[in-house]
Amino acid sequence: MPRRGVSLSKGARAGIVLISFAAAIGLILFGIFGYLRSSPDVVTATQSTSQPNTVNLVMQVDGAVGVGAHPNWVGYWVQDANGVWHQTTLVKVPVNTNVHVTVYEYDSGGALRNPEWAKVSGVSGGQVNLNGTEDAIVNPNSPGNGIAHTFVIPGLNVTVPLYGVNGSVKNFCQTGPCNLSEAHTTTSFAFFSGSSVHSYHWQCFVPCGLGYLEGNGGPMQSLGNMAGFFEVVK
Ligand SMILES: [Cu+2]
Repeated sequence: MPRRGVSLSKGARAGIVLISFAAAIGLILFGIFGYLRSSPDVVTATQSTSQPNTVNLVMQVDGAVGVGAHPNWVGYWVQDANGVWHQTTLVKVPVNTNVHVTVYEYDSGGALRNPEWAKVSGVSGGQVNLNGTEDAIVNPNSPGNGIAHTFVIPGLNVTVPLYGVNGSVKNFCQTGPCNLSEAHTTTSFAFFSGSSVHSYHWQCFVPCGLGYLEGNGGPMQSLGNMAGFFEVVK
């Protein structure tokens, strides 16, 4: 009669142990590299249906993004062509194109350390539209509000101060993604993407990394928060 059950040779057992060990190591490495690879989504600006040579980009700035490894950090969400919000600062735009940007700003603001940052530059017509009014300088000393963040692409000379909301209003957005029923300011402007295929670094120049050295650590230096890239592509 044949023996029931399985009896493995020493070699086979050692083999199984080795394979299990290798599989475990593989899983751990996969996890580590997956974490290192993970980077915010890239959102492609949406082709305008009404204006030639123009793309539209809709973004929001939240005092707390609400997701990811640091849900309490300040940062951006960007809307894709289907209206879906992505927590990111990585944007793709075509060359030689007008980029029409709308920013919904939900964070509170304050006085600027350098008044230069209140000045608008590098945008079509030299002005931004803030809550329906054309402005060349956004007043940082307005009581209760002030400037929350600045949208700056140094390589394209674009600077746009983003006016804050009053932090003590009832419908202040506590955590992102925020929606339009919550207190916000709306800033819209357009800039030209230029003729070069290039990856332009952009960032905020209001030291808003609260609790970090000079306010410039944490979210200030993190992709998806206060720093990102505009990829200008063919
Ligand atoms: Cu900021």
